Amino acid sequence: MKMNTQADRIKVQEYAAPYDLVSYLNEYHRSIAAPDEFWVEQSRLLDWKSPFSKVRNVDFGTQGVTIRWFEDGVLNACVNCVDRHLGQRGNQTAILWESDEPGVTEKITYSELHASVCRLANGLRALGIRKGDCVAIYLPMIPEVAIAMLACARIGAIHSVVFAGFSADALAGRVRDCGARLVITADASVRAGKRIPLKSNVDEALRSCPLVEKCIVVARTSADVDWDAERDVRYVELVDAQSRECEPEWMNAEDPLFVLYTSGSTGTPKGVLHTTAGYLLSCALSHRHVFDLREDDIYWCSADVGWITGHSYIVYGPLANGATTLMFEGVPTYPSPSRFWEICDRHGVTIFYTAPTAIRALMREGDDHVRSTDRSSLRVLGSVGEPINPEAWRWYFEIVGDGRCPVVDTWWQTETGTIMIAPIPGVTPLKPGSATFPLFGVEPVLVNNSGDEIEGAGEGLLCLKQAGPGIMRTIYGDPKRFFKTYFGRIPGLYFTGDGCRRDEDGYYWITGRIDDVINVSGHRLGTAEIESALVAHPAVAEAAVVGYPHETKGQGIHAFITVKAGIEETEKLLGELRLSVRRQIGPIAQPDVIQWAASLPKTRSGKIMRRVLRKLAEGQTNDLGDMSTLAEPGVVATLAKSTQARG
Ligand code: 6R9
Repeated sequence: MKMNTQADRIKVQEYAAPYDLVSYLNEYHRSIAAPDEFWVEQSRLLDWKSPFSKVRNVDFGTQGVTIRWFEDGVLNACVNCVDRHLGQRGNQTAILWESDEPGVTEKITYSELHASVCRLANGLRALGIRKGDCVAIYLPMIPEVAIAMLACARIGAIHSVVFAGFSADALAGRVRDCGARLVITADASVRAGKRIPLKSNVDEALRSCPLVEKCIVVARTSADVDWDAERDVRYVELVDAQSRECEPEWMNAEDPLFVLYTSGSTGTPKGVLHTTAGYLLSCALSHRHVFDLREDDIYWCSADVGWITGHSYIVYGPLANGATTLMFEGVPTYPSPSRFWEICDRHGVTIFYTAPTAIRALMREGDDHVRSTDRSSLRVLGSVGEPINPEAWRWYFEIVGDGRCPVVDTWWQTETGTIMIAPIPGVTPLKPGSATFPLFGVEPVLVNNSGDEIEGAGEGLLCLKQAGPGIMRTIYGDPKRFFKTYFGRIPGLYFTGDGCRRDEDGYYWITGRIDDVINVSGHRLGTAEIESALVAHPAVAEAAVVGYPHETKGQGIHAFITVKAGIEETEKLLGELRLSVRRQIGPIAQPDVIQWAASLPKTRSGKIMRRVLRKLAEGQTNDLGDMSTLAEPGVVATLAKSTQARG
């Protein structure tokens, strides 16, 4: 292994870097100091129907926020992801699909993608969908999910993809919030050899969604499903009747592209709104640099399209760049923990992007499952979703990448739309566990609790002074909440919700959420959402949920439950509570631990002291910190005792 470790920094010597660090930093500083000039140049990465005259109209103000980019430009995101590649890449694979069943694959060329997208876009128009209408997409990891997103983009409809692992209730809430008029789903999804019904969830959800007129159903399996002849439309029948050409809707740069729901520290999930040009440009630029994209790359991001990572780095980024993007339907451990690496070998994957939770889970299965595969096609490895611990980083680098492939740890959020802090392969010397330096146009700032900026090395709240054109524009239907959540806390800065350390070399180390958001296997969940699902059970008086360190998931979910007077704390009730969360949110939100609490520790003003519960959940029963504001000190002692008893 040729590797030069300068102090704690790793540089893969044999990697042919696209440019050197000094040029990168010069270009970065220019992007911060002269953003208009920089972004005008970058805007050539996209094809415009008519050019913009204004580059940037951005003000992270103390009274209100303006974020508008390229605001008089006109373009279409689907044309940029599909049509413009037809000349040179018509016969190149755009989407390389591997099903749950090993080796069952499908290759969709750019020409075929164009025809499929146009057909569905025409179908949507035939069903009455027009520019500005919202379409909910509740599909598994099959090519139709990308086709559906692009078809919406083509006709100017706003898509709202809902992760297929969410329950009927969670789907209904999202469909109602965005006012979707149409839902696209499948009969079922297939994961680890099992068929999981989807259409029945939609049927249940739509009972409380009066605005939905039509439901398009893809037949993934030959499962029998209930059918509402008035409302339901078979995907194949709809698209077969349509032409392979479809005139795109020309969109203003700031017209909405999609809404994607994500959890916050309070209340219901927020509909994060992204617009057309800035988002797409930022996807294309970041995808190109962070993965050092080259001609003939086979690029694979293992995320689900239901999350922002799937939107930006399975669909929009790679397709805008004319790349081949691999989409995988299954799970990392089926039929064996070698599956990821077998897929890499079968398709000659060159760039692989996954989450620390998957890395840790596979690491636990032992090195043999990796070593038995070749992986020599791999060139770049990426990580996203949560902090990657140095041990997992090293395993990924040394065992999976055989010490040849730079690991790019990418920090960003649903709200930022695209990668904000990450190394460039072969360019940025790596430190295991650090996302290293900001990308073009991104100016991070650390502030202390009083809102003062921290210069040089130090630790604080991670904020952004500049975020480039890909950042969210608002919370759908709730601009006040948007301002309050992201700009109301530290005047003049976008507040990320993450804690972060900057070391003496200027490297950024994300320490995790400092709010009531927990990150379970890379899935973002608000503790408030889980609590409300628990208290919905008639036996529950009160519930408090906190995260605790979990070996593979990153964080696990620990729920403290106070039952109503006269209710018994039984195993049966535990089962019902778990089910209640599965029903209302989905299996990912089911608590790992449920602990009965005679009462919860609260301040005199009635606020639950989560800081104390977090320590208890970690198994710490003494040194619980300052308790001077605790209303009833006895409560904590009782809980600590039951924590000890659990072992
Ligand atoms: C892209 C995505 C965002 C939150 C974010 C942070 C955590 C994501 C990370 C990371 C440390 C990384 N996060 N990437 N923490 N290092 N490389 O995951 O979006 O689902 O909105 O989650 O995830 O806490 O604030 P999203």
